[in-house]
Amino acid sequence: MSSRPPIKYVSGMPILGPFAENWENVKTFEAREDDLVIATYPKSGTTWMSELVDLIIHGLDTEKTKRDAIFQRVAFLEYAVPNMLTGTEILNRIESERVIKTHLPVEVLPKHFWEKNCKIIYVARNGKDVAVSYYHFYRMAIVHPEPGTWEEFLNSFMEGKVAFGSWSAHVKGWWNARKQKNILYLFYEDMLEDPKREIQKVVTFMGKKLSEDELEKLHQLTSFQAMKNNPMANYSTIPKSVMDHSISPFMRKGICGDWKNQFTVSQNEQFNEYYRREMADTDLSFRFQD
Ligand code: PPS
Repeated sequence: MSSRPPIKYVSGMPILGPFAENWENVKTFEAREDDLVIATYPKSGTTWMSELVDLIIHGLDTEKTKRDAIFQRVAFLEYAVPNMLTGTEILNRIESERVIKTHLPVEVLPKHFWEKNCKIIYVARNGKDVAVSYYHFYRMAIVHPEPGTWEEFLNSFMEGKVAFGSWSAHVKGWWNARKQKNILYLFYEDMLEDPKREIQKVVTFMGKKLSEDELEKLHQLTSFQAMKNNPMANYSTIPKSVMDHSISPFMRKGICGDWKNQFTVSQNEQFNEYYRREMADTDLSFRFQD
């Protein structure tokens, strides 16, 4: 069996072991006023939003978005695995307008981002589909600890003992911050339901304008199928020592409601109970397709 790195704790948050090694550089990261941040709990639509934003910045020019893989074009702030540049190293080398991916909970985001009043797009996804997607990701992205059985993983997820901690605390924390800060809070389920409506919100938030034809083009370029077939968007170019797509593809299903194929009746009841408890103190709610 492969030996996988354990979870470590930084600033009270569970994080992937190798990521913890670069934590000091993340904490002190120097943000710039024109940085645009894409913040998410893992498996909530980060890559989808990253591709959208990079296309918008580059005027929908696919020659330009082919320049590199999505994880280089929109670098992951906390990223740190052996033999690859860290997220902070990549970001410090970029001179132009930067788009930055992060999975950090709102209270852990480096303070410079608030001081510079950077624009932040937050994408939230319902916890059941996130748990399923995260389980398959833990299996294939071998920088994670062994996920154990699905049952074990789901329990760890509901206890917040997975990388980046509690899903409910994450989505609520960013939800509560959204009114005071420069944050556009979107939902994965809304993006699936009416992609162009949600893309328009992103375009407006970025201070850009697109014609109806351009919106349509953007929608086509960022459809699940288009991104799944695009080597610069589907993570197929990342070393196998980081992600093994033969275990599970990164672009897996891209739907709402896949949890129904994974949860038992009893697991669903447990999750519903967890959800009721965790969401009792918020007006934030999710659509699960049930
Ligand atoms: S990560 O590793 O946290 O950055 O992953 P993230 O990109 O946030 O989430 C991966 C899930 O998003 C799905 N995905 C999409 N769905 C619909 N449309 C598009 N274009 C799209 N691109 C990625 C991807 O398939 C993962 O979800 P699951 O449920 O596993 O399929």
